[in-house]
Amino acid sequence: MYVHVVSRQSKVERSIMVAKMAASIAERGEDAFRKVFKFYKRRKPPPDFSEVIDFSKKSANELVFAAELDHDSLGEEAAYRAGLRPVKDWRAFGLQGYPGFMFISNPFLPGSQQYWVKQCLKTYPQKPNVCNLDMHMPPTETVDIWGKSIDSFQKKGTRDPKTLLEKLRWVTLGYHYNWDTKTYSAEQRSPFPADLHALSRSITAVCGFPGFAAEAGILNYYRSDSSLGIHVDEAELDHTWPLLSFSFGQTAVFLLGGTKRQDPPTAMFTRSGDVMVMSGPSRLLYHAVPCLVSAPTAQPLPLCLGPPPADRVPADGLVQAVTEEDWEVCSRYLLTSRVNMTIRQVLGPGQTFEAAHSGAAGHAKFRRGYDDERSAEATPNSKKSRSGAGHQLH
Ligand SMILES: O=C(O)CCC(=O)C(=O)O
Repeated sequence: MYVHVVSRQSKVERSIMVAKMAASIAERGEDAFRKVFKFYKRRKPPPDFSEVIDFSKKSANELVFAAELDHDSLGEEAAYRAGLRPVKDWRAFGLQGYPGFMFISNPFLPGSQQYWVKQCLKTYPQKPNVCNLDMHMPPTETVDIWGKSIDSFQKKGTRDPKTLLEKLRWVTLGYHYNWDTKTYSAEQRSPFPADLHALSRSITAVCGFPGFAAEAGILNYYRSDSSLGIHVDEAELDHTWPLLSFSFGQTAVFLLGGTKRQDPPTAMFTRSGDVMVMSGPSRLLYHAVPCLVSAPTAQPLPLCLGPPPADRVPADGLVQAVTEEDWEVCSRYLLTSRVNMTIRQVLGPGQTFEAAHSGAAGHAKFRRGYDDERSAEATPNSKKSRSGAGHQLH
C-alpha cells in the first residue's frame, strides 16, 4: 500500500514537473522539440528513459488505447503468406492526442523479420536503388556493397569496422527522394520492390487504407551513435495516404511532436518488428529519432529475430527463409545497429508531377521536405552540401 501511494505521488509530481517545463518552454517561445531531442541524445550521463512509452508492456501508459483494425481486409491465410500473425493477434494501439497515429507491436511471424533485414542489407542497396555512398563514390565501388563487406563480418574476433555496409546510412526506393531539392520527380525513379509493396499494402489495408500504393521508400541505417533530426515528411504530393514505418534490430527512442516545433513531443520505444502508421492529422507531425538504446555488448539479439520454425515458411509466400550464411552477417550487423524502412505513396489517384508543379503555389507547397539535416555518410570527407538538405543520421 505504502509503495503504491509513493509511486502514485511521484507520478503526479513528475507529470506536474513535465507540464511546468513544457509551459515555461512555450512561454519563452523556445523550440520545445529540440530540448527533448537533446535530452534523449545526451550520452553522459545517459538520459532517464522512465517517461518513454513502452508499447511492449501490458499497461504502457494512460495515453495508450487499443486501436481498431479492419480484420476482414487480411484473412488468416493471406496474413500467413505475408509472414504476418493473424490480425486477431495483433497488438495495435492509438495514442491520445495523436489522431491517425497507430503503433503495431511486432505483427511479424517468427522468422519473417530475418527476411526483411536481409532485404535491407543485401538486396535493396543494390542498383538501380540509390544510397548515400553514391554521393561520393564511383558506381563501380558501390555496385556490390554486401559482397564487398561480408568477409569482414564472417571473420571471428576483431574486424574492420568500416565496411561499406557499416558506412551505409540511407537507401531510396521507387521515386528517389532528392535531398537537395527535397522533392520527388518522375525522372528519378526505379521499380519499387514487389515484396515490400505487398507487405505495405497488407498492413495499410488492415489499418483502414485499402488500395495503398507503395511508391517511395527511405531506408535508414542507424549505428549505435546515430540520430535522425527533427523533420516532417511532406514531400509526397498526396498526404491523404499514410506514412508507414518498420523497425528492425536495436531499440530506438522515437519522438512524435505536433505541427509546430514549440509542441513538446511524446517519446516512445520502437523495437524490432514494430510498425508505426502516421495518417490523417498525424501524417504531417514533426518527428525524430534522438538515440538508439543499444543492448549491452555481447547480448544476443531479441528472440523475435530468430529463425522460423521449420514448417512455417510457405514455399510460395512473400517471405523466404534466409540462409545461415546470410543471417550470420545480418545478425552481426544488428548487434549494434537498427534498420528502419519508411514507405510512402507519393501521388494521389490520377495525380501527376507535371500538374502538381504547374502552379507556382503548388510547387512551393510541395518543395518542403525534411527541415533538419541528415548526412550522406559519416566519413570525414563527406560533403554536407550534397546531402545536408534534410535527412541527417549523425
Ligand atoms: O527511423 C525512424 O523510426 C524514423 C524514420 C523517419 O522518420 C524517416 O525516414 O522519415
